[in-house]
Amino acid sequence: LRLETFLRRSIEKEEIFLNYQPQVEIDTGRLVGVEALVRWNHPELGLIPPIRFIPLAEDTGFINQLGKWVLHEACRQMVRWQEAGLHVPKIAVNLSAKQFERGSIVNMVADILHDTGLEPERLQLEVTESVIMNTGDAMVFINDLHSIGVALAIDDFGTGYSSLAYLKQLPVQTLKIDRSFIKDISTDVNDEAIAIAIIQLGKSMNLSVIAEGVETEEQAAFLLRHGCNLAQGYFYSRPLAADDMLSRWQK
Ligand code: G
Ligand code: G
Ligand code: NA
Ligand code: MN
Repeated sequence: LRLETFLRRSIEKEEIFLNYQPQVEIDTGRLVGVEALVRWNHPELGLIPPIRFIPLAEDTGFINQLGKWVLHEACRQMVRWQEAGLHVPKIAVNLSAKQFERGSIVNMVADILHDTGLEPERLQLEVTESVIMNTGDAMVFINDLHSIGVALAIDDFGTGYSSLAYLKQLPVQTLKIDRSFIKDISTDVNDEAIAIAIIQLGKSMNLSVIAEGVETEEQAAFLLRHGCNLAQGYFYSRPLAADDMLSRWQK
């Protein structure tokens, strides 16, 4: 209960901030985007991980305010980097199922894009398979978002149960291979088979495929060998503060 009370005030108290994890092209090392990851630093409790406060935010309805703040901040940051001379091609922002339940989120996204001036195609919204499959109107909202030019990615791909019939109808551009399959990619034949299957699926459906949780050079080499040239993970970079993005990537 105490945590809930603190969480409600976290935005106004400026305890919420974003980190950004680089997404790179494996063969060139070029920066292709970042994923925004929310952080909460409470003055007494310290840094509280999203796995603790996102579910709480979802249960209490605070996720709508939080999700809006995250989107706004992510888009604003893209413009700040641009002004500082760093071009980050795109930013991925996670959406929770609860953000779809309120009704269409397309107006909120359109307002934020208008307000910040970020081009719609430079914003990629990440939704998990379970969000798509379990949220009644997800299909409608995803189509609405697509119609205003925003890009969409399916997060944690392979861990849910998205039917391929659904996938075929969705205007998504990207599949993110869940990091659970990448972890033992060079030792576990099943994980290897799953990763290869997702890469092939993406190819045949003309989707880009990015691997999450890439921690070693071997994993990166495996992915490249099997036709996946996009990656995100500790091997390239941990999630960074906005200023550290500048010092790391600004030419
Ligand atoms: O670094 P990591 O601990 O950031 O993230 C843990 C989990 O929290 C991941 O599943 C990630 O998708 C989720 N997460 C991180 N940031 C956000 C956010 O802004 N919104 C939502 N809904 N989930 C997020
Ligand atoms: O569910 P989602 O894919 O959005 O979660 C991203 C989470 O994965 C974040 O908590 C992020 O910090 C974490 N993460 C990013 N790269 C790596 C990695 O290489 N290894 C591990 N173990 N976690 C990672
Ligand atoms: Na994500
Ligand atoms: Mn993921």
